[in-house]
Amino acid sequence: MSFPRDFLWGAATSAYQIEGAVAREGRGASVWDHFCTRPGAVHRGESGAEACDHYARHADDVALMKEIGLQAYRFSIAWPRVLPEGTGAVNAAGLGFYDRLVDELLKAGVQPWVTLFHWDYPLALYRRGGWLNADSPKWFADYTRVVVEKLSDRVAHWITLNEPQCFIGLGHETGVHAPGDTLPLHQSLRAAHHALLAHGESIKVIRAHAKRPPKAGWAPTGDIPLPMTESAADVSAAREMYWAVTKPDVWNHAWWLLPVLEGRYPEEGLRLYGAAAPTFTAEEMATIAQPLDFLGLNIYNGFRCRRGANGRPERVAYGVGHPQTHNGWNVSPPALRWGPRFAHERSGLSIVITENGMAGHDWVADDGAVHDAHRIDYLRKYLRQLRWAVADGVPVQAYFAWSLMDNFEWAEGYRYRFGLVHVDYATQRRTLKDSARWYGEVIRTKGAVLGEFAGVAGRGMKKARRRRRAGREKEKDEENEGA
Ligand code: IFM
Repeated sequence: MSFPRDFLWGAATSAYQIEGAVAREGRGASVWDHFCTRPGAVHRGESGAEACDHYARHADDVALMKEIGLQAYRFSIAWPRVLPEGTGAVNAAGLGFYDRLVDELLKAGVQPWVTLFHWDYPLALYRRGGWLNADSPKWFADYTRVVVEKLSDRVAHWITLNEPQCFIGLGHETGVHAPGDTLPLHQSLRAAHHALLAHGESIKVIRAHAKRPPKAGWAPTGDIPLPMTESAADVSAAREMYWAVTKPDVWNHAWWLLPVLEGRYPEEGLRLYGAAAPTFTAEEMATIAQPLDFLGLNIYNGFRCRRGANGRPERVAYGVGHPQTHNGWNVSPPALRWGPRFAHERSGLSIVITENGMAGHDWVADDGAVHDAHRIDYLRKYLRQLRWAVADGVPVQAYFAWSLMDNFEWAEGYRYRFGLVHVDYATQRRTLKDSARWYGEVIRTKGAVLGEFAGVAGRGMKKARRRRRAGREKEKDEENEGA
């Protein structure tokens, strides 16, 4: 069981989380610049104003990608860097930055994957109603066109929206992310409808204006129901939960995926949301359901479930002491098996894991290295499960680790480190973590080391082989145990 020959290995970032330079060369303000000034909104009052200073250091960062051996890099474009007012005049310097970045990547042999929107919405457009404004899909389409016309002679892979559940759910429903609104459900769903339309309009623009044949998708997210056993009853229970809409909020898969994949909102959601559901036309639903080349999935977490005694799917809590990442997320590797499988079997689309990774308690050790053994273990376990999805018959094309480097983790500021590369924010010094070198080995061997690699790069192979022998049975158990 192995990954397809042409499988692509990459890492991902987003503009506001790494670029800094928020006031340089004509960039306009985003809702995140504004939100970060709100007292108590972000941990310790931090912001992305400097972040990883990637705007100035992008060439060095591309060199790090090359050193790791990345084949692809997924980054996002800051909409207000390109269009400071969100629409209208283009900021040539801002667009020029991405132009240079793409050239650097190609020179280094790293394939660029562009995300058009990763949450840094132009403040000027927010002041005109933001996602609630019926013009917002057109604004996004116009912005898409500017970027596509500039970069599509070299960029083939496009992702429209990153995690719509989050920028609507956290940004407009619970208010813990920018712009910090707590809208009633009917308004959140209206904003969500416009975001879905924006996705569809953007795909149309990509197809109409790309200079080379584009590959376009998007990148929703969500927790994955994990069947407790391989029994048909538990697997179907998990599948039902994956597609269910059970709460009056936007935290589910179906409300986002079914319009895009099938041109319809889920019946269950329409019933549950009732009068809060948006009005829509058949034409709008057709716009949303543009054909995609791949389905991006950002997957971190799963919860266990089974077919209950009453015949209904039920959650099964993790046991006391279940492993958690630094930010308290349950380590749940089978999410990378079942998430792609449930999404593919209904959509028929190829899957790209557009994000996966963990926050670790990482620091530079006495010897100058960052020994993030937990991240290696996490990635190895998740990637084995992804390989299992491939063995199950799911066409998985690519995997992007989140993240290339430690960065601004939104409302959590800088306290959680997701990077393969450690960033010392005081000096901007980068240090490749052990996981970066290990991931390089995964890439170099096309995943062959996943079942066998027993430690960080540089360990003696004999020792590794001894460990492997001893650990082989244990590994099998782990893979089967469901978490
Ligand atoms: O840092 C975020 C990213 O911006 C979106 N997906 C989840 C990551 C970790 O929280």
